[in-house]
Amino acid sequence: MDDPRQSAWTRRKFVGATLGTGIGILGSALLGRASQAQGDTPTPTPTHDMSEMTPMPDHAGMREMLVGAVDHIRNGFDPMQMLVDWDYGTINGETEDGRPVREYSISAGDVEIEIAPGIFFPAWTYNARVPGPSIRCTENDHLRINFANFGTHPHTMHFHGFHPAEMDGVEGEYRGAINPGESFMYEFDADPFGCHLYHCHAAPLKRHIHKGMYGAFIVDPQAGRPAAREFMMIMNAFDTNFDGGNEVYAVNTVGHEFMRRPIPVKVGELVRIYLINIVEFDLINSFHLHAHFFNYYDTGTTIEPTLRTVDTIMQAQGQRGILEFRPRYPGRYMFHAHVSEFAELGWMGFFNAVRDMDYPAALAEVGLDEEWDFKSQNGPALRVSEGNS
Ligand SMILES: [Cu+2]
Repeated sequence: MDDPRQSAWTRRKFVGATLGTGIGILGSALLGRASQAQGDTPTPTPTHDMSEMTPMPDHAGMREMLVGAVDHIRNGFDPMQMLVDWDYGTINGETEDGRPVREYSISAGDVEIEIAPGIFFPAWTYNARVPGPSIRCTENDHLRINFANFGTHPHTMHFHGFHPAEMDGVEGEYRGAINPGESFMYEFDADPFGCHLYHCHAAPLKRHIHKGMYGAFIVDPQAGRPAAREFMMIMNAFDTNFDGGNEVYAVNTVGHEFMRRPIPVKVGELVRIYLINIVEFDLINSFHLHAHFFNYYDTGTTIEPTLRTVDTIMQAQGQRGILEFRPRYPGRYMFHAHVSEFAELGWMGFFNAVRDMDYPAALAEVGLDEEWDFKSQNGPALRVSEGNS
């Protein structure tokens, strides 16, 4: 076991070099400079050595956040798009008793990703992204997950949910690890409905998980849920110097992305978040929303909330749930881990609640369009058209 003091010191050194200290005065002044920060900051030389991190420029009001912007195009994924890009697979016939057969293609690989401006991480991925695709379906659908390993290490896909032991995706059991160059089809029924996840279950487990091998597995109830604007958020973190502690925390991988680009929502509408905690090495993560209270559905396996009118929930690794709230007043509202260290190291963002007439501008401000708006409001409806394509 690492000496916790040394681990804390290492992480503090990283904070000092890149983020400054304290989140208390983050606010409108900082956001006003967000667009400026995106354009004019040179990208530091990629490095995994924290001691070589480029110190942050001491611009007034910018001391508390990572400077610059991650290149989402080079990464091949955008945390903002990951909020809404559900993977319904393709429908390939039906079972003898008339249920749709949904097929998904997932491949493992080794990809270097940028997790904060200028900070690169040698990830192991599902479909070249972290988190992997947000697999979504309806309860009782019959699922076939065609998994191929193009990486350099053995991997598996272990789904949470009911399924036979042969489909559990654990190294050393039944089919076990899928070696580089091999493939395997996981096949089971989607059951129960809820906010689940999948992840690699090869050894050492903590390494395979923290390298990026996880994703959301959302099973909708047959009767559906009330219409809402829906987002998928995976709370994750990265041990960039492999000392058994994390240096960068985030929702959907990129630290402070939603500080730079507040998530547009409308005043009065129902907002639903599928929230999953996969953070390795830390015992507890949490989600706190400013100026609002939300209902919470633990594991998402119930139609009625399991907690009502709360503003903070906690999740251990692998726990997940569904949050629902309605923005009450226009404005920017923070959401973040109520673990200050995680927030300082990247796990902090904003919702931008606006009135209907202001929504197109709120989208444009963060580089989004009507398609994103549509996907965020029509997740469950997309399963038919996408699936039959
Ligand atoms: Cu793995």
